[in-house]
Amino acid sequence: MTAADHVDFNQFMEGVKRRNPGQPEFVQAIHEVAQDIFDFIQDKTEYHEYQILRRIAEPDRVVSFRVCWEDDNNNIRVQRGWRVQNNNSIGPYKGGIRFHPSVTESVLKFLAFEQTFKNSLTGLPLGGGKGGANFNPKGKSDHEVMRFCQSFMTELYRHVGADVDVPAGDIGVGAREIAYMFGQYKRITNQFTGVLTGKGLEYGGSLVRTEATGYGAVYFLQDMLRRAGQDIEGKTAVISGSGNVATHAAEKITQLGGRVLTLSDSRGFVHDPDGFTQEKIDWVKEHKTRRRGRIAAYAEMFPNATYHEGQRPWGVPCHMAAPCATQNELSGNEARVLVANGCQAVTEGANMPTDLDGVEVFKQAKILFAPGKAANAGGVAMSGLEMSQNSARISWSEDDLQARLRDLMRGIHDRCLQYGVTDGDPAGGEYCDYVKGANIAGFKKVADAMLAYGVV
Ligand code: NDP
Ligand code: 2IT
Repeated sequence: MTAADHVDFNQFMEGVKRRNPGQPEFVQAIHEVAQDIFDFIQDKTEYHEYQILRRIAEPDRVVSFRVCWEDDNNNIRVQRGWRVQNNNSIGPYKGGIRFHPSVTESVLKFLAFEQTFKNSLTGLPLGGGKGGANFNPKGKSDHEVMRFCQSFMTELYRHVGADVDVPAGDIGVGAREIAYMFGQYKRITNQFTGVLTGKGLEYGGSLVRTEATGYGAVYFLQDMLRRAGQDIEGKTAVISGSGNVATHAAEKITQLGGRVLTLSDSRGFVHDPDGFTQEKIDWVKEHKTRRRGRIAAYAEMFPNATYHEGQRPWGVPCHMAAPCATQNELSGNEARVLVANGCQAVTEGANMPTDLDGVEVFKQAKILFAPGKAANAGGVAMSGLEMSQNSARISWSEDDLQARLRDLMRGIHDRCLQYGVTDGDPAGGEYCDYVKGANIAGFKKVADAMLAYGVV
């Protein structure tokens, strides 16, 4: 059989849609990757014969389970939890846990699929997985969240392990939730192992993990701009979200001399024409994370700022944009507005925040565009280093870890260049399609491991 005898991209996508009815996010994530992979493997018969892409696009397993818990008024509540173990060809399954009412099997399958490519791109031995529940932590007391996390782990513990599957945080899951889940795992198994990352420093956590995703996304932005002979200093940035990734991206841009104009949450965005100073970012962190407040309060606290209810920030003119909230939060039309307003570079702190139309707009405009699987990989890379420290029972210093994060992001940028610059020397001034570079570089390592294993 020759490569020409195999299904083409359109037939492949028809099959994906047929096998995954009602799962639009999962289909979208595969669509974004598959075109680049089909081009790459066009003359590589082995990848076709061994059905490598077809196999990566079929999770190793999806575990779905009931999570019962009791609220503060003694009502019995029932949620659905999942762990999607997508692929462990190059290391144990690894990826976050999301608690949000919008969580579905489709969302977690898309995230686990993306994670497989992202983790490969880090250069570390990490497979891809993702989990979560349709639980809404907003408005819940600490004790309600604790009871939910304990119940969630009471089922999850049998599917995870330091060498099996190592979850971490994501939307709605931060230090508090990781602590409750780690405590329950330890209680059930009587083992103190690195089964979760993002832990507190007192019980096996790593310095720099909290900041790593946001900082890493800005380092990637810096590397793209540098390659184009530019810098972050003096440039304005529009950021969405006001959680872990958004606030740390804002912090790093500010440290590097950029001016951040917006942050947002699911209800609206705040525009501060003076820019977010470190003091203001600290206020947002305290307000959103510890007091679990709304971003709208920022405009009452800092009177030069304005609040825009029900709107996203992409209409504010800027040099750089960083979507750091959630999937499909930047549409094709919004991408067109950004480009028309002179935006030169986009770094995706969130997973798949730009929809397929938006990605196409950025590619056509040939602006610098870093897809999430490359740009936000600093978080999981630092999780990988937390796993190494746990295995060796040591803790590295902050300076050491900050330097390692910087190097890891540079390595990911280089891997994207390797496959993203189509003509000529990657070190030259040519346009880099970072989406293509990330897709192919991420795919190749996993695919070659799968080829080595044969049919498993
Ligand atoms: P947080 O829970 O800390 O913050 C999420 C932010 O996004 C909040 O401001 C939230 O607003 C907003 N948001 C959530 N859902 C929606 C929605 N449906 N519409 C609009 N806004 C929304 O999460 P993180 O900062 O950790 O995660 C943000 C993104 O980054 C996600 O895509 C995640 O997958 C990705 N990511 C996270 C990593 C990590 O290490 N934490 C690593 C790599 C990627 P509100 O307060 O109103 O809910
Ligand atoms: O999307 C992601 O990469 C994360 N939520 C972090 C995963 C991890 O295991 O640190």
